[in-house]
Formats: sequence, C-alpha cells, structure tokens
Amino acid sequence: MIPMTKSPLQIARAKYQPLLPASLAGNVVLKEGIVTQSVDNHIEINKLFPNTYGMPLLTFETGKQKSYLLKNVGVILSGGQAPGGHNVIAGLFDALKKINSENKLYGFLGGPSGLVEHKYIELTKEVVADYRNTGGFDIIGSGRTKLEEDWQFDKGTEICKQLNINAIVIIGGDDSNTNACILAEYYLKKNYDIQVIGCPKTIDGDLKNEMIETSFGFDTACKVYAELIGNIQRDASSAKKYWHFIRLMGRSASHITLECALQSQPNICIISEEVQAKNLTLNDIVEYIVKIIVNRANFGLNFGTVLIPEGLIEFIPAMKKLISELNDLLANNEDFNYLHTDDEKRQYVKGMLSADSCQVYRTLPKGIAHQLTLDRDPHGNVQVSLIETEKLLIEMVAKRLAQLKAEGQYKGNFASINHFFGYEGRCAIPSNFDANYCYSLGYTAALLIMENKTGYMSFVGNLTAPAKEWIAGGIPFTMMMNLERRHADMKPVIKKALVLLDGKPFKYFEKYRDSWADENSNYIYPGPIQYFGPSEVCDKPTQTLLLEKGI
Ligand code: FBP
Repeated sequence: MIPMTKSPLQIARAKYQPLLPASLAGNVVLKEGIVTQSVDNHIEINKLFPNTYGMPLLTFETGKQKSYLLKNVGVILSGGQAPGGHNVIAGLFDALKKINSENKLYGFLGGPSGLVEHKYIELTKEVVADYRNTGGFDIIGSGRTKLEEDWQFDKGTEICKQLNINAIVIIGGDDSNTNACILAEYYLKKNYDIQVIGCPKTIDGDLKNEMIETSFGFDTACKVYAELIGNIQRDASSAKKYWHFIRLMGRSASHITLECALQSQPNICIISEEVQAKNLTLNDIVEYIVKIIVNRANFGLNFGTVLIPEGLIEFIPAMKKLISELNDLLANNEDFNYLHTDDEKRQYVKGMLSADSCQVYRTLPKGIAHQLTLDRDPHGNVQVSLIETEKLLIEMVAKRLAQLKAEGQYKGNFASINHFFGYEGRCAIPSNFDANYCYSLGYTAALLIMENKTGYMSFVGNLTAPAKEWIAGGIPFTMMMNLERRHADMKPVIKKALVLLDGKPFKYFEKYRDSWADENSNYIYPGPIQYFGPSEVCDKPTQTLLLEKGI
C-alpha cells in the first residue's frame, strides 16, 4: 500500500468549488445605501474617527463590465483560528486574479506582527491550491499582536510601499476589526493611500449585529462540538453511570453553548447572560444543577450532560467585580510580575482587593484563584479558556450532593467526567455553509478594494437562503463601534454581541429546557458534519440563525 499524504476527504474536498451569491458571479455595480452612525457614543466615536465615520452601507448588484486599476493586496489572519479562513483567502485571491491576473496577493506571516516585522509571502495559485476548503490558518499563520500604535502602522506603511500594496485585508474578530478601523482612519488621516478592509471571523459568534448575521467559523465549530456532545449523550445513556460536565469555548458570549444545546438537547445548560441578568451566585448555579441531578436520581438515572460556557465565571456578578479589580491590578502593577511563588502572588492580590472581592477570592479553590491571575491576552481579556469552570462546578456539586446524601435527601450516585471542547473545532474542515460564506466574504473584500473603499467590513447576508440568493457588500467599521472599558480606560471598540435573553434562540431554549432536564430526556445526536449528500443534511445553517430569522 502506498503511504497516504492526504485523506480521501481532503482529496475530494479540494475539488469543491464554493458557491457565490448570484450578484457576484459576473460584473458588478456598487450601490450606496443609507449613511450610518455608531451603535452608541455617537459624538465620541465621530470625533475619534472623523475620516471614516458616517459612511454609507454598500451592496453589490449585477452590473456592466468595468475596468479597475491594478492593485496589490496584503492579507492578515488575526486571533484564534476559525474554520473557513483559508477560503476567505481563496475567494480574495480568485477575485483579484479574475479582475486582472497582474494583481498580487501577499500574506503577512504570523498575524498582525507579520505586517510590522515585514514577514510575508506571495500567495500564488500553487500556494492557495493546497488550502482550498481546508480548516486552519496555517497557510500564513495567525497571531494576537494588537495593532494600535503609530510606529506599528508606520512600519506597516514601509512594507506596503516596498511591495506596492494598496490595501490590507484583516480577517479577525471584534478586537482585530477594531484595530482595522483604527488603521483605516490613520491611513486616511496621513493620506497614505492604503485601504483597510475587514472580514468577520470568530467561532465565538459574538461579532454580529443588525447587518452581520454571523461570524464565520461559528457554524462548523458548533457542529463539531454538537456531534461530540451527542456522542457523549449516547455513551451516558448506554453506560448510565456518569454525569458529563462539558465546558465549551466562546470566550464571553454563550452563543456556542446555546447553539450546541439547541442541536443536542442536553439535560442542563447554563447561559452566562442569564446568570448575569438574574444576578445569580455560584451557589445558585450549583443548586440549580443539584436539583436536576437529585430529581433524575429519584428515577434511577445517575447520568446526564451539563453544558457550561467558558466565559461563565465573568458573568457571575461577584466574580465579575473580582475579575475587573484583578484586570486593573494586573494592568497597572509591575510588582506583581516580579513575585515568584503562587503563594506570594495570592497574598499580594488579597492585600490589594476590595473587602467584597477579597472574600470571593478567598472562597475559591486555590487552582481557580491562580487561574484568574494568569496573564491577560494582548487586548486585556482574561484568558477564560484557561479557567476550568467545569471542574469548579463538579467540586461544588459533589460537595452539596454529599451533604444532601447525609441528610437522606439524595439517594443516587454521583460520578462525573469533565470535558473542555474548543480547540477540537477551531480548525475543522469548514462545513458547506462556512466554505461558501468565507469564499464569498473574501471575494467581496476584493471587490470593495477594487472600488477604492476603506474602513469597511466585507459583508454577506441573507444567509438562511441558498448561497445564490445571498447579498454582498460592505459595512463601515464605525457603524459597529462604541466605547468600552479596556485595561482600566474607556476605548473605542466594536460592540460584542452577547446572547439576547429576549431573542428567539434563547426563548426556544427556555421553553424546552425543563423537558430536556427531566427523567424522559430528549437527547439529539447530530452526528458528524456531512459535505456530500442531501441538502437538508449538508447545507443546514445553525439553529441560532434559523431561529433568529423566524424559520
Ligand atoms: P477569537 O476571538 O480571536 O476568534 O478567538 C476565539 C477563541 O477561540 C475563544 O473562544 C477562546 O477563548 C480563545 O480564542 C482562546 O485563545 P487562544 O487561541 O489564544 O488559546
């Protein structure tokens, strides 16, 4: 047998031609829509972005043939991996080359730092060919360097001038597109003639708004996690002896957890935004979980599934206050970094916190307290993926069940297994939805560049319809901005979209969750993503998107 270099699916998938909206298939004309304003803090955002504030919405429609100037473009993958990034690059490349084969695409290596450090490759037909319809960001790599200082922008300008780059495409989440907005404004202010276009990436699903229906990667990642949850549910109801506590990636927002719950119907699912709105404590959450475990045990069912969003800890009001104090403390205190042992750090932190927060900090298991003081990411966020909330909950639930057992109120057996799903889904082979969506986003980005636009995010909408009926255009970055507290200061940022408690996806979950929790359960087993086969199996968008659209 000849050793394999690619799996049969990789080979078959490489031949897949992603679908484009019909309006982009031939020549296009750009239509300007209504002028825009920021989601909040209009006066402040307008003042900070005088050159890019208030630009109109843009859409592409079928048009007449038109000639465009020759352009070289640089592309950056920024932040965490999300399935489909390679297809954004493929769409961008194909559109540039279709318009003029002399147009060039450069990829900056290792994320935004590639621009500053002048590390790049030219993306040729041969390079791109190997990555079409594949997961991962390995074509050029990614990184989390924050582009925010003038010297970084100027280093970027140098390399753009050297390579005759007219435009930069930044493929990233809310923080990276915030940086893209600042960069676009800077280049206009300086008359540098370098355009900046963004693409909405993140598995977290929190880069969405009135116009951006979803970020790319959310569809594939959720489908991968939901498959795994379904498999665990089959195992749980076969073995009948374990409670599985499953933490799901997603940083702050609970979109991934909610979507996975809608796809798999677990016994218990915690939504951070609800915890915050109801002002719940950690003990309230534990009591809620315990009640369901005790009830199922009364029916002889000592097994089940619990979904926990990775950002939960930051949404419990007392914990939020503690984390916010820790953020300020870590941002402004060099001394902390010179302490060596965990105990020294613990003592130091206790001495700096307010009385309330210190009390909360003391009651946390040492491991979790330590995890809360680990380095922030370059955007000042707690690295929630490193905080093992599922283990914290297991520990607290087990303790409470032991108490109830001693009091004769719980007759079951509690054996638990913890899981964390995040990295398993971020580089999966993109679903048909993400493969098509990403290709269209990249293609649209190229057209925005050809139309000399800057300060825009590439936009593809009407996503629950077949791809041919999708619409494409551009949304001004400034339309998505507001002021938020970062690193102890108020900063202009793209507003993160959290789960809306009056939104249709949450309402649906709220209506059915009790019936999923009781002795009858109602597990669903989504199975693996299918790439070839009937459309209702292969092309279905997320439940979140379907419910939001009232479908
Ligand atoms: P982005 O916001 O950059 O898309 O990253 C998403 C994410 O996967 C989060 O869900 C997670 O908390 C974080 O990245 C993990 O970061 P890292 O890749 O640095 O471990």
